[in-house]
Amino acid sequence: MEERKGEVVLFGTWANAFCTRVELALKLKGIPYKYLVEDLTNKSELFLSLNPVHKKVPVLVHNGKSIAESLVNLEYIEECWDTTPKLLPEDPYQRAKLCFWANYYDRKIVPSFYIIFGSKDKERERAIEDSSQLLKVFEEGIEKYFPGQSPFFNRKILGYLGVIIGSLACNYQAVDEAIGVVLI
Ligand SMILES: N[C@@H](CCC(=O)N[C@@H](CS)C(=O)NCC(=O)O)C(=O)O
Repeated sequence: MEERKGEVVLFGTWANAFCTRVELALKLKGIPYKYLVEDLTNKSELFLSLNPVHKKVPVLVHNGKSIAESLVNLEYIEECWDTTPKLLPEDPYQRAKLCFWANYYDRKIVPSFYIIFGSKDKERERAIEDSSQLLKVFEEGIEKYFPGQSPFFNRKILGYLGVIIGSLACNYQAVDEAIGVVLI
């Protein structure tokens, strides 16, 4: 596919899990790319023109065309570079289940972490309890919907859900230490 060729640029920022996921996917597939660090305290005109809606990193630019939102970036990478390793399985139902849990993670679990970090005392205790409940639903869902298999890998290689969750949850020990509770 001609589209596969050409320049790939990733606008990102240091130590950001949303950007790391996209980098991981590009690296897994062996796609060469240029990484441009965006100063989020003083966003460039170019960057704002590439993601005028959310104004957030990551933004993937392929042959001059910009794609915002990390999950959309991963889907684009998977479709455009349908080379191995594949991030997603072939089966549409398996793919849908993985996308469902990726969405649950981003929409429910990630925001619950931010509430913990931004609160203290009783409010923090409540936030930790809420987050634990969301994690429990996730864990039970994974066991129920992917019996006897790890949804984090596609065959033996890190897959879509592994890339998404691994890039954020890899620092769970530091987070546990910072909040003084074993959350994960
Ligand atoms: N839903 C977005 C979230 C990305 C995100 O939160 N990016 C932050 C990184 S710190 C950002 O660019 N924040 C800048 C801002 O909100 O002004 C995605 O998945 O790409």
